Amino acid sequence: MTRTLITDTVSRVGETVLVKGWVNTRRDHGQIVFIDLRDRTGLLQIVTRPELAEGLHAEDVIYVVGTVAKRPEKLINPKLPTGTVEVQAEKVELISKSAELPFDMGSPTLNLELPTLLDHRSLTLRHPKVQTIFQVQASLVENFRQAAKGIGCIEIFPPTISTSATEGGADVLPVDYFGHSAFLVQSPQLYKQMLVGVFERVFIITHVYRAEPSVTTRHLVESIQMDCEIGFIDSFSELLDAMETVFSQTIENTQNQFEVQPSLVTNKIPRLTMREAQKIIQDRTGVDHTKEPDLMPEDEREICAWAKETHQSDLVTITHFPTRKRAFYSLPDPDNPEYSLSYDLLYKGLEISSGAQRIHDLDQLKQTIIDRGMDPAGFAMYLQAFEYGMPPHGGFSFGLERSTMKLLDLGNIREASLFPRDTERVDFRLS
Ligand code: AMO
Repeated sequence: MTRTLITDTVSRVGETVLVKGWVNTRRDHGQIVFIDLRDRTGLLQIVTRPELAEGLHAEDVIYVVGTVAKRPEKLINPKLPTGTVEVQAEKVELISKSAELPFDMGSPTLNLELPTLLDHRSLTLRHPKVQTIFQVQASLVENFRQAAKGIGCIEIFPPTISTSATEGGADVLPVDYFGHSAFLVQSPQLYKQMLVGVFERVFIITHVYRAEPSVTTRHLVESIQMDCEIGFIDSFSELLDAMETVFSQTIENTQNQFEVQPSLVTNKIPRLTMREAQKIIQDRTGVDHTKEPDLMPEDEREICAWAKETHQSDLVTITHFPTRKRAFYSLPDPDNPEYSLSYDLLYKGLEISSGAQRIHDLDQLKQTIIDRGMDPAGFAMYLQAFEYGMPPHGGFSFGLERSTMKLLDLGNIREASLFPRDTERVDFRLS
């Protein structure tokens, strides 16, 4: 008999079917046992006798042959897509026995402390609520891919081992590369720019690595970035349009596919320079951060609150960060070089994307590398692209875990990473 997927049982009333999956929960009512069976499509109620269900408990893998029956009106479960039917089991076969669970996985909310959630990740990922996080994440990636293609980008797969640090700072993860020193990339930045010299417009979905020393709810050591880089731009605002369009489409198309609280995505995302944002924050809170070289986490939250109140928008774009605070490849504003043609997109109180127009003149780029105390020789392959003609270009990068976290209003970025890596954890706690 061929397998019937759980969601397909609703159209098979009266038929005998074979369903396969995991025991999600078991409830005993005297001579009747109810099993919620879980497969990749959802949950289904199995009704059986104690002798057929002997010893079965959560996470056992079973195959069930039985008849699909309509549930009586008062027993319909409106919360389940299969809530109008149940399968009356005739045969239950145990295929793989599960160990006793360390905690109850039957509650719809799975209220576990984060360390417990992560220490038992292979198991907790199976919970329907946790699965949804990664279904949403897969959809974000797919919709980003479509949106990036929509602005003419081709997907590229650059390496993640490099000899040059792209984002500056000390937070690179070293690799012993056959006796030579190398790094895991902090960003696909240099490669996406080199590939503008080939394809004009590219996009990338890739792992990046940062030895972030601080333990926060929004930083991972290994994370996934979704980047675009586009050439032959005519203006700075063209880059902002591209970033906002790609992200709005990604979020809107994803939230349309799931039952999530929809984000406020407007056609006109408010745009402020960093200094304008700091002034608004000062006016609202009385706290003066107007001399600070960057927005602080509380500033990001405050300016997002402003955007929501005054523009009904969960997104706000901040531009013109101080040149010295941004990575070397960012183009200083020709009208005021103290500030750069850079930008961040904030979403529900958190930076989820950043980018810039880039320096595309070889001499200026080399000089900037030297001025920042780095050696152009370390960027030889990158600089080669600029020796052979590079158009004006720029781009941006979204953090996938941060986007997932904010779309779903999760409290910690680790919940949006399958097996999060931070300073204290690689699968399990390091110490
Ligand atoms: P940036 O360093 O701002 O820019 O990174 C881009 C986006 O990636 C996400 N992100 C992180 N997510 C989780 N943990 C981390 N440690 C982490 N670091 C970054 C954030 C952030 O907005 N090359 C530039 C982009 C560009 O200019 O195109 C860059 O990497 O969501």
